[in-house]
Amino acid sequence: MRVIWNPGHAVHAPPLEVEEGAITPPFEVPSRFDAIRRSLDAAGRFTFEEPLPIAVEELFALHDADYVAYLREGASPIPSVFPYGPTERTCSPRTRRGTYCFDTYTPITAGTFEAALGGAAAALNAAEILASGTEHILYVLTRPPGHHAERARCGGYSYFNNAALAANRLAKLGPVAVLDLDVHHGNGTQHLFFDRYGVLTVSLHGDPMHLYPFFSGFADETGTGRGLGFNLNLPLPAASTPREYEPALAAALERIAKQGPAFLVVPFGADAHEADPIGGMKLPTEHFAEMGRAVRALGVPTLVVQEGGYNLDVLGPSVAAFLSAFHPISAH
Ligand code: SP5
Ligand code: ZN
Repeated sequence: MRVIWNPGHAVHAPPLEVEEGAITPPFEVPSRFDAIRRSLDAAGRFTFEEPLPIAVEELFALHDADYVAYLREGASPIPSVFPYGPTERTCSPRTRRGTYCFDTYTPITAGTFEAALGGAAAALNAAEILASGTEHILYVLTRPPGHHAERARCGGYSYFNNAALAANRLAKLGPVAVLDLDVHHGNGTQHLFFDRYGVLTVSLHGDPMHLYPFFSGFADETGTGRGLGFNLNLPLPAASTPREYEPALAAALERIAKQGPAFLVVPFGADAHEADPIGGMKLPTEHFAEMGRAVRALGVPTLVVQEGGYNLDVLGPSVAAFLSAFHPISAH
């Protein structure tokens, strides 16, 4: 399997996050990338390629130019003020930062723009390869993640929505489905495609009553305008096991099959693993192989994009288990 990776990811190394007013060590760290790389190397049958760089303007397909320019300016602390409302004015630098962010987990460091741009490049390069029809499955190995990023707001460790950029590119060729398997709701992807007819967004995630991002991911969010009926949220209770995940994934795949997509994009996180420090779910490593087999059975050309997963011991094996299910059966 061809893996398109983000070679410059490590220049984004957040020093901290802020959780309910407390400074805590970051979960989203460069060693996550190395852990995945090591497991794929050990599993075999993966080849690694760097993406060609993209022009910044390619981000403007889904992200506002002023937001992109703000990230490019460089280091900026966790905001204290989050402007909103009918008269919000963001002329002060103190309010500007909060305009472009929706939580306190997502610092902008000196290297954030470059690392996030490299991830977008990896996703768009992979989409281009999938569009060319030579591959049935591709994997984008990158960090920081992307599925929480909205048009003009970072959050949830995400800055540019890599998977959404890929889906948007592929949507030029036909209907696209996004199947988000990270344990957290892909609020950014939902937000970007909520009114779109040609892109079906489906997400399995922890019930937002109890799990981040809390404000989005409920079952009654089904799309708007021409996109009505093209967003499906399948929230799962805390501590869900394969018993709960399996029927939810089956329902997700049934909805996708009904759409009949030309391409599938899978924002994939291993943070539903039983050993993940923040997901709260109960999936063993082997279940990620089960998920991979179920997704593969759709038979749709698929682009897997790395999102979360924060236990450094199980992240790599879980990714390898999921992806290895897509390998062609080889004769032994
Ligand atoms: C891409 C992705 O997985 N983003 C997730 C962002 C979650 N941020 C919230 C982290 C909250 C950590 N709370 C720790 C509580 C430990 N019991
Ligand atoms: Zn997550």
